[in-house]
Amino acid sequence: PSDATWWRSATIYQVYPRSFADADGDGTGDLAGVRARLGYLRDLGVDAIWFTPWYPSPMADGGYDVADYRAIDPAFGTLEQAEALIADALDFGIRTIVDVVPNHVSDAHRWFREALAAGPGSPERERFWFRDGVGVDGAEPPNAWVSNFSGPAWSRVVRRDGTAEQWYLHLFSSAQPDLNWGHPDVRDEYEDVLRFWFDRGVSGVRIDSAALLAKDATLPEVPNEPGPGGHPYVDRDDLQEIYRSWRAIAESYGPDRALIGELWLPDSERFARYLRPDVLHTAFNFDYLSAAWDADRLRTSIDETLAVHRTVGAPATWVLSNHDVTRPVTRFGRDDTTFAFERKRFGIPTDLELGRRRARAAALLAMALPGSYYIYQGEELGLPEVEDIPPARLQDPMYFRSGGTDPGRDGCRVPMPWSGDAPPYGFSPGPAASWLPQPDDWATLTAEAQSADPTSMLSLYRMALLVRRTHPALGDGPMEWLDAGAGVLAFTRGEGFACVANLTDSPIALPPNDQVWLASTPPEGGRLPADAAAWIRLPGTA
Ligand code: TEU
Repeated sequence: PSDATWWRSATIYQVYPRSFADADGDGTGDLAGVRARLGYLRDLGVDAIWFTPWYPSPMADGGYDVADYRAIDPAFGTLEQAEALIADALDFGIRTIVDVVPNHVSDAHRWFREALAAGPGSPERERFWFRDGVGVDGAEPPNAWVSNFSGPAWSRVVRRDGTAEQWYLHLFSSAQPDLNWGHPDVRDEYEDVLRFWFDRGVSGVRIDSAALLAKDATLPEVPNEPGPGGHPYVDRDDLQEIYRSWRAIAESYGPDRALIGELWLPDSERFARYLRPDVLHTAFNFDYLSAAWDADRLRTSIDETLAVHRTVGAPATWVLSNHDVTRPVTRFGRDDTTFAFERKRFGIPTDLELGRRRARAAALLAMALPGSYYIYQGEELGLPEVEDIPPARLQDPMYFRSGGTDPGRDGCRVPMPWSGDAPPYGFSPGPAASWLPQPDDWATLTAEAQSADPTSMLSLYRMALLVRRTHPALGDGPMEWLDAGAGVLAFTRGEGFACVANLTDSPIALPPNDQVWLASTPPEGGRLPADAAAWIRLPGTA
């Protein structure tokens, strides 16, 4: 693709700033830490960094509770540092994507504080969803909607003198009041925020919870009508117009500014509506992420994904992990086949060795497919989910709101191990403990240890991304399935390239060894072991 349509085939690396690298020693990652690791990201071979929210925030939901869109959280740095980082990254050939959270703001946001102060019936409250309760003294919430983090989606305002008054809607934690997208101030504000960051040179915006913003103002119980489009707060038609105006803003900066939607929509035709040429550029494909290690399931997912994207001319995306789901090495080490969407659970038996083999293979498979690829920090190191964080150290509201029955998402947000034999593994110069504790058995998983080992996960990712960047057939473009038998996924990309994945439980024959470019587990005697994938140079080509 041309540089202007880089997003059609990019590899995008998700940085969770709190856990990436800490330069100032307070135990929390920061922008100076990212800046110091730009060389690592260049050597890994990524095209862009997506920063999960870096704005001022009480961190009730790891920064997805934004208090101010036009600044940087002091724990991470300053706006000047962010501007310098955007420019420095570009010098390394790396673009920047910011995260915008339009469904809600923090309860510390100026608008929400003004709404509380102004009281019931005020114009300030119209930017949110304030309603009187029902029942005696309004003691019951306005309806029975449930928060994504479990528990009611409504919280009651309690005044300083202890009297309770209206309720407000929050589809996530009570510290994240939902905005009213029917209000013109809300639309204007976010359009201005987009311009603010595009003016600072960012190449894209990741749109959080993108299917949820528009609500049926009558707030009916769920669901109000059967079928797609009728849900009171998911995938409502108003969203198309909102994103069309965002698209126009992005286009006014040029075709290289991409809008990336986070849309958890199981219906692929509804999903595709957001990817029409005048709406979003791309959206995360969570179906592949939710697919278990099963050849038929993966092939169906790949075919449906590509077919639906073809109808609108948008490039597909491939995602194995992010800051919300169980780490792939752990997921793939389980029998559990519904691992990704399902809330996390404690105590599922896991075979990490098996998980690691499959995660390596799943990555090679995905990186060979047409479209863009997302890496969540630590995926390239094969970090497992950390499942034994002491409860007193857990931070995720999902854990608290579930009354401790859901372990939450902290286990995939543990700070990165860079070097050394013991915590903090180069994450932080100390003396403060890292905000989440790191396991004491990660010495072999550090970036330093893996750089020196050609068989490591990091080396596999580096080699694969190098081939992906330089081979003309990879990235966006056509693919063709080869008939390789039950349990085997094999396809070509252009003339010279094939990918084979073995999901059976025994080795399969491969073309002669010298044609294997890369393998997730080394072939033995010309055969590709079970739970492995390989990239193959086809005969007669360079
Ligand atoms: O997640 C959106 C979302 O729908 C989540 O509830 C998701 O289903 C869940 O985390 C999966 O375990 C986005 C962000 O990615 C997430 O980190 C935020 O907590 C959420 O929005 C609220 O902003």
